[in-house]
Amino acid sequence: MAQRIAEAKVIVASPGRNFVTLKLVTADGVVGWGDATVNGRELAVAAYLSEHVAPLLVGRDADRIEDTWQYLYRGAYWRRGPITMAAIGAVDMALWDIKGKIAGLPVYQLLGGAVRDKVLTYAHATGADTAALLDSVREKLNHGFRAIRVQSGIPGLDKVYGVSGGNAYEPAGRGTRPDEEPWDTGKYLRHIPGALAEVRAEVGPEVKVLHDVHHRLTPTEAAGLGKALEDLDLFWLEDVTPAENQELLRQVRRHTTIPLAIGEVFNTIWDCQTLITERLVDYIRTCVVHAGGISHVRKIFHLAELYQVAAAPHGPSDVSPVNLAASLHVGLATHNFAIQEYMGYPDATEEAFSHAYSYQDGHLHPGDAPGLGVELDEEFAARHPYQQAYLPVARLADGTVKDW
Ligand code: CS2
Ligand code: MG
Repeated sequence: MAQRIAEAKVIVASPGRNFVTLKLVTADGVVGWGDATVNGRELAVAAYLSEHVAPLLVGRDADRIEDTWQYLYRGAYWRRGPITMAAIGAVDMALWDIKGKIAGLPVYQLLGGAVRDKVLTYAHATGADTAALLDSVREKLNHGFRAIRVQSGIPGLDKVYGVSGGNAYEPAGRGTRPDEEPWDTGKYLRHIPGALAEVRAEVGPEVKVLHDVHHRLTPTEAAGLGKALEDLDLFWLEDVTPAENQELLRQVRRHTTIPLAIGEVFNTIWDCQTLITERLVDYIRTCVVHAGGISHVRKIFHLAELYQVAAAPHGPSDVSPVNLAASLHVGLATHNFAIQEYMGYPDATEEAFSHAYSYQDGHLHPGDAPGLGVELDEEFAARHPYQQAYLPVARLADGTVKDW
């Protein structure tokens, strides 16, 4: 029986940090949730959804997930980009949630069923200096993680992005302007191989060690860093160069066999096409919300499967537990899914979003609740209103703005 969408509501709230959540309700009262959060640009996607998408959804058949995706993507002249794709992603997630709830099945069953028992995750360890970093690594090991992303402070730089000082979430400084942070590639390149070598010595050969460069290098610098790190057997080096210049990764590939992971800022399969078909990466990191939802990331990951590129979606705490759940359902049901980023959430976020997914011994499982298995407590969210927040901007010592 066709289920019409009766209501589409956009909820912008800050339970622990800002999230944009889409709630779809069918005529029979079935509720589907989607995450539409774009860190630091939350209100843009909220307006896109409430002004331009919600009116199109009311009255549509909730069963027609793929048709709705095509309608919102191909039917819009101005398509692609993070705002559009996060809006479509939220609709897609919410429709999968509804379909699962109506079927009485967790979404991973609708995607073909489990191809593994649980999803490997990696945690974030950070430290302002190497001693603090090693403490943070030990703490993650004690929590059962066997894959850890390590980010280190750099001598001579007061602040380094991704070195959180203990927060469970990435910095998005509250206020009306972004914080500004210093950057110096030379200082970074001189320090990071030694810091990562100390981490490898601490954890031994079995633990997977990952590192994120946040798009800061030229291809020449990236190739040099890759070579310098090869003996450390890193699981991956992430986002070595700015996302726009994909062809330049051929240069990096010619010089180093270090595994590369890229894609958290990509929004469509077309953004990933060259990287996958030329095998310029080993891991594709598109995020469910930012790449058009479950339906679209599945296509990306299936394309990647043809080329022995593995899926490893972005899962920072600046996208909501609805996104994490969607990613885990995909992860349990997708053969070439390698690993899920898992940073954890602030307590208020955990209180706002009840979830069926659970963590144990370095792995997550999406749970067997029908649908995605996440529900937002709207009253709790309403008590935590949106607060303007921005990711920081980086500048060189002479004031020049540096790439993200
Ligand atoms: C990071 C992110 O998780 C990662 O790999 O690159 O934390 C990213 O900086 C944030 O999600 C930006 O919003
Ligand atoms: Mg990253």
